[in-house]
Amino acid sequence: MTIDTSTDVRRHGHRIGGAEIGEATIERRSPASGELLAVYADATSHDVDLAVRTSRAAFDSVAWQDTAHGQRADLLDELVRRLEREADHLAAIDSAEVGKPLAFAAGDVGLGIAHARQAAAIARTAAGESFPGIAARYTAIAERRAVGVVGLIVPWNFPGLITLQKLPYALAAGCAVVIKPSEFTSGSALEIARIVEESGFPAGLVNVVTGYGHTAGHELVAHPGVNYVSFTGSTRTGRAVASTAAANLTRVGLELGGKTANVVFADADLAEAAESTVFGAFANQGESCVATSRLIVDASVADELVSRVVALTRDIVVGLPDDPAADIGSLIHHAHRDSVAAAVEAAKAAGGVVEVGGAVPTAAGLQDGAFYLPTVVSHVDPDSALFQQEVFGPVLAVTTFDDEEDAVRLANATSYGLAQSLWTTDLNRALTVGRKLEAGTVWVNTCSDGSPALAFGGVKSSGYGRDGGVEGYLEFTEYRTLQVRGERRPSPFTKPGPS
Ligand code: TXE
Repeated sequence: MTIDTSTDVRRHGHRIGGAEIGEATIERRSPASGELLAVYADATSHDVDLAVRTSRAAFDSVAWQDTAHGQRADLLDELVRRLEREADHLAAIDSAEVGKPLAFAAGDVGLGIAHARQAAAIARTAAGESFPGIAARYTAIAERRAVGVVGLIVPWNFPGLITLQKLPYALAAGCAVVIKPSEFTSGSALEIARIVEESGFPAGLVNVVTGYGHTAGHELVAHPGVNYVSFTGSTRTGRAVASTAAANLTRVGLELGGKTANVVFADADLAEAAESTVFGAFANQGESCVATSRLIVDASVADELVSRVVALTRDIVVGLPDDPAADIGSLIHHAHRDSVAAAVEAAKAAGGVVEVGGAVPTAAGLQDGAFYLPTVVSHVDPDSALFQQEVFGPVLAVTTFDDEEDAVRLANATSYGLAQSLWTTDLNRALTVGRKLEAGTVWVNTCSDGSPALAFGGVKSSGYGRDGGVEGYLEFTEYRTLQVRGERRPSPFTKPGPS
């Protein structure tokens, strides 16, 4: 392979023990223009082993084991300050590598920093339980201990955000970390690890190995020195991760794909529902696990809602990541763009009607990128692939329902269960239908929403375990009890008689 040697291309080894090691050989080119952006190292099993052993040594060190919760919170506060200072830099890296608009990447990084702030608050207030009255002189303390060395496997759609949706909570819990970012978007994780060190966390507590999933990622999950793996990615890879981890009985958290429905009832505010549907479906080019990729609408208002959605979709500006007018950017690579286009063709063949989009944009300047127009397909058969499978691109599938029962059945009719959304002005319906929708997150009159305080994750094929909030912090801990008996416990084995 020939590597471009121009000077503004970033080159990075793995970050292990506070230093960069390894030769950079994996090129990352802009998916929007083809320009070479960065070259990253390709981890071998030796590199992964070194990273895990470095994390283990940092975890076991007396200095880290003796860190009080308040100290960890102070370190996280300093991390927040330094991330804020470098937020533009992190956003620029993610925007270029993912192909998404810069302003959108800045929003992602901002949300990631809010997670770090949330983790600091959790570290500062972490408490256990006590059971003083188990017996007259028998007391127990239940506490949460750091699970140990954790592997964080991060995908390419929100690289900085998903790193920060996991890492600060792991540090709050007292874990040591090895991060394996996506081979397409490794830059922000390497920078975040450097900023963690500069914030005062010990060098070697957070290490990053870059490289491919089936090699570096697999080695990390299979390593017996890893106590917990937090994975975000596809359902298919999530299954492989769970199966590899099972050999060592390593605990895993899996945040996998989704096929979120926006269920719109006739009494909903249709203007708001249309706006939210379009944002939810097409933000981040539709490359989002919570993208509202299905619109399930009451047949009596379907024409009106679809015409509003189509009009708003026509206004979306597809552009280069550094174009301030762009609403959405390029898909992650050309092969992925081709799979999105193929999904639309298959939907047409299955009877779907393309209302808008359904093609590669022809605008000047976009010819070298993996762009695809935001696309609305109506009359989608609920049994078809477009309704059932994650496309992970800017494609919205529209289906109608006749009554409430039908709406719930359709919304729950896929294997996924990450998020669902419903639109109604009837509070009773919001509660009853909301409770019937199968998902880790159910939105009413909103979508693609949330807060770092609210743990996020799925059910069914969308995985298990949670990121963020107190539940996300608890993922990185293990429950244990310390039981103290203050008087002799007579043993049933002891025979009566002289002692
Ligand atoms: O994901 P993978 P890919 C979905 C989306 C997308 C599809 C494919 O539908 O089109 O997945 O994307 C690492 N052991 N999502 O192929 O393979 C890999 O290097 C350990 C949904 O990029 O899941 C990367 O760091 N690790 C999703 C991470 O796993 C392995 C976000 C994710 O890659 C591995 C992204 C292995 N055997 C894609 N194989 C979401 N839930 O948001 C790969 N990896």
